[in-house]
Amino acid sequence: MILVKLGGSVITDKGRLRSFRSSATERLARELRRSPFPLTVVHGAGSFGHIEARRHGLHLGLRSDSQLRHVASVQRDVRELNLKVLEALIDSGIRAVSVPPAASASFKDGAIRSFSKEAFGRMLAINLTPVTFGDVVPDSSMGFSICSGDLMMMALAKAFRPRLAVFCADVDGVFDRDPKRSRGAKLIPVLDRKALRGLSRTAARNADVTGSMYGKLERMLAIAEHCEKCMIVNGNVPGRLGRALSGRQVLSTVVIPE
Ligand code: IP8
Repeated sequence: MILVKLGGSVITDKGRLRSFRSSATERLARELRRSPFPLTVVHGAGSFGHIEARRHGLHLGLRSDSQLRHVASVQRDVRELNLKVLEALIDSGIRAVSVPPAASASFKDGAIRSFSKEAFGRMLAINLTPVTFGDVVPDSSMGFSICSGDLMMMALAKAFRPRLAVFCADVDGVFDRDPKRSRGAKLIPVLDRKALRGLSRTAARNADVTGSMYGKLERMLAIAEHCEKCMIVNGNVPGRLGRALSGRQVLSTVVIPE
């Protein structure tokens, strides 16, 4: 199985509330369609989740009753995004079915407390493509919390040990400096723990409600332990995801667990 995360910055415009990038998502769906192996797809929330979740402190858990209507509306918004992604996948010929995180996992302290692979396994067994996503979920200590798509990537990687996990980002991979701010930023083709320690933590300034870039990379290193190969590719460059899925060499960062 191949596990793919479609990042929120690729399928939405992260700066504009609830703006879906339909042509990018449709193209990625067509690239996914040509995968030589069964797929499980995870997608981020982008501007359908992060903007309102931050505005109402949903990542902090239940603090006041007034948050609850925003829990409801952000849940609705990420489902709206999920429907748009499903539509693009189905239109491309992928038999995609939605599995929201809370259908297979329970949560405590903003982390997954238990995970059952059954819903995903059953769908895969009959050649359907499960699709899950970043969501607002019930949490036994916080009331509710945010489940990042990355948490689902981790749980799915542990449960299914995929041959490949691909993170589709809006950059070519991991750089030694922020490539959107420094013109001389260099791509790191292979990222291990040592290389991560050498990276500046300034990326933390750009944290969204599910953590900084640095934290995300730490999670990717943990995910890489459960996959044959784990990589970050630029989902905005046509053909790159498709080539990575078919095992061809592409500009990327390969994440290795040592
Ligand atoms: O975009 C975040 O998921 P992510 C989910 O995968 C919400 O980190 C609701 C902000």
